[in-house]
Parts: sequence; structure tokens; C-alpha cells
Amino acid sequence: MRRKRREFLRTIGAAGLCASFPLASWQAETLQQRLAADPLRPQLHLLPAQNWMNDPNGPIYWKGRYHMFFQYNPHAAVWGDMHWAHAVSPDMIHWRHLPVALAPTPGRDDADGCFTGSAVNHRGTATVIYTGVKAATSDRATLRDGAHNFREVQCLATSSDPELRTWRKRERPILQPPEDPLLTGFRDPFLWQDGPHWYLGVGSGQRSQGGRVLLYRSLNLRDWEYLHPLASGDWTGRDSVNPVDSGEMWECPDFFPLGGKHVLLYATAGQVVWETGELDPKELVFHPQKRGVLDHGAYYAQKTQLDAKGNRILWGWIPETRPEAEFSAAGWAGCMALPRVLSLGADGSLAMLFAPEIRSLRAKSCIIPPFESHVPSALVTRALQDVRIQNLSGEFRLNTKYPRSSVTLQDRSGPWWSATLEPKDTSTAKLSVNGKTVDVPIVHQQEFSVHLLLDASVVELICNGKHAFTTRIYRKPDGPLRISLSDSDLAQLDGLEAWQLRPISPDRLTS
Ligand code: DQQ
Repeated sequence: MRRKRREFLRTIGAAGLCASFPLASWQAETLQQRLAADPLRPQLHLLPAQNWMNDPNGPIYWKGRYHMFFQYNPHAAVWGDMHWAHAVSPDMIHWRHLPVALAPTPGRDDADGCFTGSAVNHRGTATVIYTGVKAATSDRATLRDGAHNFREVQCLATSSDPELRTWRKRERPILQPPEDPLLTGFRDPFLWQDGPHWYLGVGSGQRSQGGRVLLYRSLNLRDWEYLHPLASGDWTGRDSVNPVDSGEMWECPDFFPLGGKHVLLYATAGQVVWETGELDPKELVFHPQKRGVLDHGAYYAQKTQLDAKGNRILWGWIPETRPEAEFSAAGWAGCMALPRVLSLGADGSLAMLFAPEIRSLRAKSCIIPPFESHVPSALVTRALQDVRIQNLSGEFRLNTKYPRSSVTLQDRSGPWWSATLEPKDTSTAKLSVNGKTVDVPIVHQQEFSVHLLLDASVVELICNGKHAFTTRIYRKPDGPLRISLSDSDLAQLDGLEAWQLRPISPDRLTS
């Protein structure tokens, strides 16, 4: 079905009909106008000019510019026919779209999709390794999720132009999947280099056992030797047709050194998991010591890169949480999370902050410094009345005292977003965001620090520099957003900053 559609588009394109057919340009124009006026469409987050996107792919700092590739369906605002879209940025915030970097090649091993992968600098040449998929019979398929039977292989492409606009695919895959009837998948490669060797990890798993990262080694990125699993996890015990839903398959693994430890990230059962621990340098096996959830909300298929200063930057896909019929009709789906800087917390857990580059978007501000006990609450209440965020495009930072803290943002129609933190026991607190509650670990908690970035239907929250919770809200704004605190919350408040944020493009089409 998808193939037929592509062939049809190629045929009419070749006949020159696309350019001269007035209905096509009229339709494109109205879709653009509709997207530019859609108040739910983000204005600060990277997303394609129209249609569907998912995972970040191969982010790389190359010749002074940040390049981001991402999973993209050029035909519709639903998942399918995966291409690698491409955007470039001077600062990881302001993006310019470039032509699609990778498209499936009919007849080849990536005929049904160029899935997720990574980009590296190999002896001065930009090189991507990605998963190619092609429909296969069930016995040859490695991806069997109930809807598709795909055989997954790892493919390589290189670019020699400075803007990475054009990519040359190697004709044959560089890696075939292991012959293993229990294998639950074989995709989403990541790489690291150590001396003359390249190491490649591939997301995988075993039926009724759990997710795995399979480790390979090479000197030239083309010829690979299988070593063993770098890391292994546990099955949830639930039966599911799609092994990703039951923790039997790990998608989008990533592995890197951080603060004297190693960090493993993987996506499974609808969440991204982080593990910090030690890499045994001889055995090349990862031993996790701590584990947590990277973001408790709408956040998946993470990927990291090093920025120009050597910081470990986290990217992720923010999916839609509304029904498919709604986002498909809207003409766009998904966006890229804003960059976050990762670090290792004092207790060995993963910590994160929004990348400082985001500050370049700040416009009008309202700052209420940390209060002295003698500041009359009437003054604070009056100052809070000045906080008005227009067009759902703003940033908030506030501190409130533990144990119980709550904050609400509201427009004329009532509460729009709210978060509460309250103790559960001595080592755990309950964090609730818009009615969804999760347990988060706490250590000697004194304060609740909230850092919030809101952009149309997306709210990214980082709480206490550790606990992230991304929310989607599909209610159109009714007037400016204001902050609302009860008298008891006001008594707990200990400083607040709010900024109106500037869009990254004038028309919500990103750039
Ligand atoms: N998305 C890609 C896969 C990956 C999944 C396909 C995770 O490579 O496993 O679009 O969202």
C-alpha cells in the first residue's frame, strides 16, 4: 500500500505534474496556512514543516553546526515509510530545514524504511549507520510487532559535502541479524570509539528473557565482529504481541561515559530507562548500579550527542497523546524535545538541566527574588499578578519549600497545568502532573525546584534537576496563562522567574 503511494508520487513527479497541477499547490498552501495558525503546534521545538516525525537520529556537531536528523514520513501525519529528515542549527535551538537525507531504496534492504541510527566522524568523513528494514516472511523477519514483519539489517552511508546534504549509501548492509529464533529485534545502532576500534551496540532482546544490547567491534566501520551482549535486562513477565511492550526488546539504546561512570539509556514498554554503573574494561560488559525513568511523561526514543563544549546533550521524541484521527487530521505529529544537559548526580543517579542555549529565546520577564520572611505576602501576590504568558510560549522557574508544594498555571477557562510534590515515605515523594502521579526518589529534600518550558501543546518539566515530566495539553488557550497559588502554597514559595519566550520561526513551520 505504502509502496504504491510512493510509486504514484514518483510517477506524477517525473511527469512534471506536481509543479503545474494547480490543485496541488492550492492544497499545499492551505495546509501551510492551517499549520501556521494552529495554536497547538509548537513554536520553539523542532518539527518538520508538515506530517509525522519520531525519533532523533544521528545528531552530530559538524564543521561548527549542529545537524539533527529524525524519523519522518513525508506522505502523512501518521507513522510509516520512514525517511531521515534533516535540519541544521548554529545553537541547537534555531533550526533550518534541509532536504531529506535518507530515503528507502526500492529493491534494497532498506526498501521499507530507513530506521533509527547514529552519525560519527570516521577519519574526517561523516558516516551514519542506520537500520534498514524490508518486508519479509515471518521466519526471516526480526521485527514482528503484530502489524509488520520486517527483516532488520544495519546499513551505512557517508557524506562528503560540508553541509551533509547528500548521502551515499553502501550497496550492501554491514550487519545481518543473528540467526536466533528467540531474537526480538535488531535495530537502532549506536557507536563509540576506543583507540583503533569502533564499538557498535544494537537494540535487541530475547523472548521471555528481556531486552539486550548486542555488542560488535570493527576497525573500519564496515567489517564487524560480534562480541557478546553489552547489557541485559529483565522481562516484565507480561505477554505481548509486540516484544517492545513487555520489556523483551530494547529500542534506541545509547551508552556513554559520564562523571566517572557509564550511562546506558534504552526505550521499552513506553518509557526511557536510564542506568548508571561501571563498564568492565576487560570483559566489555556493563554493570548497572542505579536505575530510573528518564522522563515520566510523553518522551521516547532518546539519543545523545556531545556539544561543541563537550557536554552530553540529550534529545528525545515528544509523541502525540491524542487519538490518531485527530493528529492525522491536524497535518502534523510529534516534535523534538528541547536539548537537556546530562550530568551525574552526587548520589550516582542521572541529573539533567535544560541546555543554557534556550535562554536566547527569553523576552519579557518577571522576576520575584527569593523572599525574606518579612516580605508581606500582599506584595508577592501583586507581583504574581504581573506574570502573564501570551500564546502559550513561556518559561517558569520557581522554588517552593518541601514537604508539600503545588503550583498551577491557568487561563480564563481555568487550570491548564499543575504539579504537586508531596512526601510518600522517607525516601520517596509523589509527583503529580495534570492528574498523573509517579513516585520519585528523594534525598534530604528541602525544596521543590520547578523548571518549566511551555510551547503550545507541549510542557517540559524538570523538577529538582532530576525528575522530568513532559505533558501534552490539547486545550486551546483562552487568554494569557497566569500563575495561581493557594495561600498555603504562597507561604511556601521561595522565588520565581517567568519569561515570555520568542518563537524560533515566524509561522510555526520551524524555519
Ligand atoms: N522508531 C524507529 C525504530 C525504533 C523506533 C522506527 C522507536 O528504529 O526502534 O521509526 O520509536
